[in-house]
Amino acid sequence: MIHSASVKSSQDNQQLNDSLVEHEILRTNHRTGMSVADLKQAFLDNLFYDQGKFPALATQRDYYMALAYTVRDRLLQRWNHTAATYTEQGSRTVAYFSAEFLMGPQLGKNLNSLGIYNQVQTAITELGLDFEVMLAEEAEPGLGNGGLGRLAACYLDSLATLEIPSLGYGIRYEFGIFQQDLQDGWQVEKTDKWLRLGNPWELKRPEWEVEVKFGGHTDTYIDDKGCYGVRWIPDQVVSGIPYDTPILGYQTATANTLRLWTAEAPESFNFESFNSGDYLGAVYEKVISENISKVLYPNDDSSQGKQLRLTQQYFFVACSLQDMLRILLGQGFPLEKFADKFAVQLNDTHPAIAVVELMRLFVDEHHLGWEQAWSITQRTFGYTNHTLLPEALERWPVELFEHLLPRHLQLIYEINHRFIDEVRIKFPGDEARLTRLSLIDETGERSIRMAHLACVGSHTINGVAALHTELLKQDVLQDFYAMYPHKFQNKTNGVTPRRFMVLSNPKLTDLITTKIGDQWIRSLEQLQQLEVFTDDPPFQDSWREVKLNCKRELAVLIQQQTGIIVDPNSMFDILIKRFHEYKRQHLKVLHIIALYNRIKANPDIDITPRTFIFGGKAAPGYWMAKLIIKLINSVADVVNRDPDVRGRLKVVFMKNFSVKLAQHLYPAADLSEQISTAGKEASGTGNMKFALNGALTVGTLDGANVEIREQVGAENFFLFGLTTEQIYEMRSKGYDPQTYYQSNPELKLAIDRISSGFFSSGDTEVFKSLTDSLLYHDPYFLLADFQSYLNIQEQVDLAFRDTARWTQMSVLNVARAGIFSSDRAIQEYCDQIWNIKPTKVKLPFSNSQESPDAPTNSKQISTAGKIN
Ligand code: HT8
Repeated sequence: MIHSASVKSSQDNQQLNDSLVEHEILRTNHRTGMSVADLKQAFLDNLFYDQGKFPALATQRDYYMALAYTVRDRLLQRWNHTAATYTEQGSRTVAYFSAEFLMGPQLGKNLNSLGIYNQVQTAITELGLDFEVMLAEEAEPGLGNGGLGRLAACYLDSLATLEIPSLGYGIRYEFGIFQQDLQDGWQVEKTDKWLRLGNPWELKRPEWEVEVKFGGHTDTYIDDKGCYGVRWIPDQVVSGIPYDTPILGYQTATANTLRLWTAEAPESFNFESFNSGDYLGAVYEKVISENISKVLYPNDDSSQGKQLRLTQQYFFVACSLQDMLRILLGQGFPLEKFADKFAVQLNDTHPAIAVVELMRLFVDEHHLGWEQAWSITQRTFGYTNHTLLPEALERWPVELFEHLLPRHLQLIYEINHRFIDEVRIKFPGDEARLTRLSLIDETGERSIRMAHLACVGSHTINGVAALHTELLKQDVLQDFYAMYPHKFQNKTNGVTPRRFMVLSNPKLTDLITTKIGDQWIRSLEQLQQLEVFTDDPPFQDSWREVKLNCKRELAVLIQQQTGIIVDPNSMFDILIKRFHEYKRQHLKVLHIIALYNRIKANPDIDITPRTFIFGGKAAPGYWMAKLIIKLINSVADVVNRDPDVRGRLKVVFMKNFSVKLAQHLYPAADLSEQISTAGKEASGTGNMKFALNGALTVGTLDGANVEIREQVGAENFFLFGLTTEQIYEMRSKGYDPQTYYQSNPELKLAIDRISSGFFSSGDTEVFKSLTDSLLYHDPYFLLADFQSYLNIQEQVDLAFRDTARWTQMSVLNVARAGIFSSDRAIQEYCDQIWNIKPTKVKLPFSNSQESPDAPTNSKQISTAGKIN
């Protein structure tokens, strides 16, 4: 139980507690022991008692589930002790509010955190089962779109590893990000049924159900003390049920919680309707309520203003704040201590309605005065902005609020009124500024600007890379910067080395560890110690061998999934991320076509062999992004088949990019493509994962690329393209892509090849909207950056041929990228935003790896023909 047992009730139950501890000690070897023998025993136990199967009848899924439960028992032990410790100490806690958590598969991750990966592998193998197949069996919890959701997952990992009490709060979508299939080169979406076979990592907590209100109207009243109050009379009430997933730190006893909410109807069945013969009407409420947590919106970096989306946002925020009040009061704190007990971080504006909901709880339900409520609220929230794209800044029509959250609209007007008064004092007579800063956008359909609400309601506002934060201050949020300069901070993103190095690249991990020990896994800046080995020839050989191994493994996967045979000795040039025009996957395509044209013009030309690998999903409603996917597949078809190319170029599109797939791609990359238009990518985090796996970056001065280049050194980074300022200047002077098209024959030929139907069996229509967009608008400056990109790629070709130099650069990238650990980022959040310190969790006894391997009677399971 997390944060629940009040001190009093645990004292009452001292006897029960004592016997639990005794019980746990006595049972350690059976249920939580870490030896190979204990693990085998536990696995067989779970197969029998949880899956209800004899081995002969068990499916691959049963084996996976039995193993998952075996691991979960060991997690629960740590989780329970963590909860007890936090409750006892009343620890200050981070609540990370996010509409997305892209967690990735849990089994391997948890085995590593527990430090029993090898033992379990041995146990499973000794039972005659295939461990790799078991790992592959896990359905990925795809509860996010891309970088923003994955960042939240990396941050939970670091919070637990740094022993910071924390809760992740979000939505338990029944259907996560769609599964991407390809038909004739076009993206086709399929429903992601990740829960269909059960999720062994979560625990349902129906005892902590809460209610959430929607719609209706408000009313005023005078209470018995003569005080004026407002009552919200909703027309719909929905239940929120929490499901908890333990988040174990890396080889710590800390297990924090990811708490995701499912929407249910309070009554599953309307008896009145049923009895009057309206059978469909009887379940109508249930269907409507449960729609709320049904499906993740599949748009990244774009907001559509749909009612269901706002409903989702308010739903999880209202559930979470009620849950936090329960914890606060349950631990015996007064309401006034809310901001001392909790630091809430808003992951973009998706949970920004929390500012208003907390005010409503304080003012309407707990009768605090406005000033005090507002002071607590502002001390509670921090706001992270993740985007510079205007289409991603959330605005909700006032009318929608009126209809869905009438009380919140009144509170927003009050917050705005007081804020505007504040602005008037700081900038007297500046009416234009008031209009710009107002929480209400009065142009056209009146709407609420959620970023403004988040800025006003938070103590800190942060961007996610140095350049991004500067652009927020100078551009997107400049008026807020003028108003509240002290609120602005930068927190450059980071990624967890546990998943993106240790788990996904064990050979690199071993090589590094033999040289510098294993402390780098928790203190990633220690990778610096690798620098002294940079030019050491045997070390270079081992380094190359590790990379080649990863590439060979990926080559096998590519052949299995696409049928395409690729050469592991060619340069693996990888572009994986969501499809968006600003990310410029089509610039990469123009590069490939240009190389192809060179080969066609001169079949004996000497070109460094490359394998171009793409991956990523397009939002289902984003036509241009889907067309770019089709273009890649069309070009791939032609290039891969053309005998003139003779294996010098291969183009691969790996469908259904996910965390699972990503873990095979980063380790195998030679070249990382980070080619967004300068000023558009807030940070990027894939760029960091590549660098930490020894890939070199070709990139623009955008997002965190700027800092990666600073860290690894300009001579170890392939820079190209216009800067943000140059782009701004071009745009203001009137940019005409035609001048580039007309004056650059190679560019013209590349685009003409597409228009002419060369890649589309003569169809000149299919790609017309894409080529027209480039030729007549080119909002992302592909044509302006084309030549610079081709030039730097020639440098890349040359560098790759100098194996020793390339290896040296690769090692230096890893050695100098330690700063991009999410541990560093989280430490900065702790020190500079949340003001929180670790709480040490101790297990009452040690049961880690040292328990002796008792002789075991468990026999090998005969599975001939059952494992594939
Ligand atoms: C940035 C990426 C950055 C990453 O956050 C991103 N921001 C979004 N998605 C990202 O990957 C984002 C922003 C606004 C949204 C949205 C997603 C609005 C509505 C729906 C989805 O693009 O550069 O690395 C983590 O900071």
